[in-house]
Amino acid sequence: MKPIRVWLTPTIPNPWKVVLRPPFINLNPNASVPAIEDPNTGVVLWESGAIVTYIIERYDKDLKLTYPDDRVQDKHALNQWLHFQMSLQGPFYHQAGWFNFLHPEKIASVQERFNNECKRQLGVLNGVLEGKEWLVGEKMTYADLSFVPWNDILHQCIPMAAEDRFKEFPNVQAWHERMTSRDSWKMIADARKKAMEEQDLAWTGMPKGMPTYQEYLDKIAKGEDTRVST
Ligand SMILES: N[C@@H](CCC(=O)N[C@@H](CS)C(=O)NCC(=O)O)C(=O)O
Repeated sequence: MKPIRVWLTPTIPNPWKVVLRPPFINLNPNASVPAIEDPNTGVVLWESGAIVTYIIERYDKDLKLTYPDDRVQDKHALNQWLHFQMSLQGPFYHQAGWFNFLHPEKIASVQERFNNECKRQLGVLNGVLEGKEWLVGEKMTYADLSFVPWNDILHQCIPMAAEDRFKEFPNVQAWHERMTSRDSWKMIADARKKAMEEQDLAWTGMPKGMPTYQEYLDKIAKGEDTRVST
């Protein structure tokens, strides 16, 4: 079996669940990452949730991270949580990060709106995880794993110390650590760190030393080298 090719930018969370220039937009007209190209089937896909669903359906033949069709409730509950992650966690954490850290103006009411919504979602997860190890059924599934990359950088979306990020949500913290202590996550975290170091990127996704997002965009628009000499 040939390896699936994934396009990504290393600092950004969504690609780690599974470059805005041609030929990339030939693959993804929305010019976002992740996108995959599977040489085994010729399938090209973007939108991380659709990619996760494809990989599970096509490659998780032993149902290690999902449930069989006859567990109708559980199988659809997994899809429900993936939709929750895709439509709420991803977009709200993303916008919280943007308005707290990258947006040129600080607009308190907007920051508050996104921060509160992220916390509300964490409260929902914390409640559902009370007395349970996993979101659905008796084992870890793709639904649980889909929440890890954004939760891992919650402190880069809402300003706070990394170690305090789940202070109000102990069930979420235990669930998150149950997953991030696994070798598979450690491997991903190492690959991400290495890719960021190689490309000299700061945690914001911009080259280290880039003062503002606008200056970064201006340099890209002018076709200038975006690396900042230190
Ligand atoms: N709903 C999409 C969101 C994709 C998305 O917005 N990706 C952002 C990063 S998280 C992106 O590609 N930004 C442009 C860039 O990183 O160059 C998904 O989950 O795949």
